Amino acid sequence: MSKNTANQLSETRVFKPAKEFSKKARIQNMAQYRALWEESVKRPDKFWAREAADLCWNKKWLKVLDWQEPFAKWFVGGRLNVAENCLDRHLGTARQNKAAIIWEGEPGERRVITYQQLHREVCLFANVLKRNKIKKGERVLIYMPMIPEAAIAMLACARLGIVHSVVFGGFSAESIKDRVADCGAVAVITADGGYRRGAIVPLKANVDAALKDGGHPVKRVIVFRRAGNDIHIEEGRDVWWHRELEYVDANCPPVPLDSEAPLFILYTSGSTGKPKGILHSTAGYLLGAHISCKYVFDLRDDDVYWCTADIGWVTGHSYVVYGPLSMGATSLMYEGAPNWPDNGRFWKIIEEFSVSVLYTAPTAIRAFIKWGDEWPKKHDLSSLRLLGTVGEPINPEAWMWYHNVIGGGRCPIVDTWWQTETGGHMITSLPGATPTKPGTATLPFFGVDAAVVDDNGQEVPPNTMGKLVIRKPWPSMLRTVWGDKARYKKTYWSEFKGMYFAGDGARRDKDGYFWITGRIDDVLNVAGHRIGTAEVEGALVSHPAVAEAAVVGRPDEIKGQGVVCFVTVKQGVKADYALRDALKKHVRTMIGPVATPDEIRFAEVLPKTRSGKIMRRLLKQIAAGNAVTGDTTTLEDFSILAKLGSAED
Ligand code: 7RM
Repeated sequence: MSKNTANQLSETRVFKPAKEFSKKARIQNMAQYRALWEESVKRPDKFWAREAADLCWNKKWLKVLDWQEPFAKWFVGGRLNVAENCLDRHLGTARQNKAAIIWEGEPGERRVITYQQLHREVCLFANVLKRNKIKKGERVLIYMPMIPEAAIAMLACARLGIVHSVVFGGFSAESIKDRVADCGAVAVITADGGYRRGAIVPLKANVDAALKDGGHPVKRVIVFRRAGNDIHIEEGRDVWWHRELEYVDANCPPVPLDSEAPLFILYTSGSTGKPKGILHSTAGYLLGAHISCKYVFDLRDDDVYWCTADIGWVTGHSYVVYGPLSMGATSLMYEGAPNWPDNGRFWKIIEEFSVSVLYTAPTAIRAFIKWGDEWPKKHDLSSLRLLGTVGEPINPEAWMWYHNVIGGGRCPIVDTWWQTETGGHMITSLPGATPTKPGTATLPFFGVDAAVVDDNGQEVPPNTMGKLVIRKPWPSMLRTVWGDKARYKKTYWSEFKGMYFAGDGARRDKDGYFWITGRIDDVLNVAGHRIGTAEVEGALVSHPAVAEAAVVGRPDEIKGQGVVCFVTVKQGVKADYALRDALKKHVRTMIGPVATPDEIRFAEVLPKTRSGKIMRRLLKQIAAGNAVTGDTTTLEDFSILAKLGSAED
């Protein structure tokens, strides 16, 4: 049992929302939550029709849900535009001159962009997309730093029905190349570079490397000048963002789109070596992002809301851009690292902008704990009213620290479980209603019929581990895996009949609270980033020195999990320090810095069953520095266990 699981089972602390908080909240008590939740799953048509009226529609839908398992259509026959919902409808209201985005660059520059200004910027850039003949339904890759133009590019695509696929700036040229090929992108929107810990990330150079071999459909690369670093401009293919603006005006009506029109593709790791292009659609996705901002963050017009996620992850899509802007909220964006120029950067930002809602990841919280209380203590954090976490299970120690040191003991914490695939929050507390316990995401959100089941799909009794499933479709669910319906069906809807299988293990306690213990497939969660072991293995075996590789996670105090690689080399190759470094570098080149191995262990052979399957269970125990226990009778060659023992030194 891991330390975290042991802590969870003995956790008895309960934190009730403060009365003053509940009084002002949209959902004020558990009775209200239960009544609405019951309605949302028993009479979904009624519930969702009422919530969908929060959005602005060009044409009302005819039917709330058309469910041909596992394919869902929500708000059938309706028409709307996501950018119109995030921008246009706030114009002519009190929000017109309100900050939509407050931005701070890593070097320290600041920009405040009002709804009126953001609307104008999005219209201008949408006209740039038109000018470059990029059409509705076509795919565009966005590979940008955390700057307002990243959101502007997303919203400009949404305004025209162009499908964006944002690639995290920490992914490599190879990753861009794979994604361009998979979704058939016709253009890439990027920047010369972005700042990270004082250095410049050469984004444009990575795009050049990704496109250099040709044989792809990219005909245009639009480059925003951010860092001023020298870049190559490929004549006939590359254009500068600021130059393009000289040719366009700000008149660009939003295109009314079908409810089910694809909005974006976001690639995420699964248990094979090839990332899946998760496809989200227009109406259902937006509604999911919107109502979670409404009920979970309970966003108000006077909030300064900060989600620290990068827009390269789904959290950045739903909770930096689409959700908060559809609510007319103020969304803060920060470009850089939390420890630049020193460990107090986040707390300085919160103090200086009076941030009221903070949404961040357990891995960041654990790093803050390690850096010491003196950093947050130097700053006035009294503007905070609500805290949130996402990305992995939060260990009770980190939860308590977040609650006491950051929240001053007064802010509710919403621990939100969800996935790239789910589009928005699925299991989470509601800040004015749910009594929280450190380490649990608590109860299902509206419309979510979650359960923990055994291998036969039967719900398990309280305090029994099982697999987390969702038993009904929900509006912001993924629609398919881009270009691969069979994979969509197989991955998510075939483990159990009629249920969405999340890939996570969980148990429910006596109060029905969900305690999520993490992935049960071959996906690692490294600092909140999803990384497939098969992807890392694929990268390793593509190196000429490597014969075989097996990658497992090991517990890591800060990152949650670390990447440990067991590698056998080809005959005649010397397994030495230089090769270790070369392999780490190779993985960075193939996938990106996020997947950098923490440890590479050379082995003579890998432990396998007689049928040739690598016994990862054993490797996990070894990687964690534990004795090998459990059933080893299927192991083909016992002597190799001893040989796998030595760690990287
Ligand atoms: C939003 C996001 C999804 C995986 C998911 C879980 C883990 C996320 C929590 C969590 C426990 C949480 N999308 N996860 N949130 N586990 N408690 N509150 O992270 O697609 O990148 O990852 O992350 O394993 O399956 S994701």
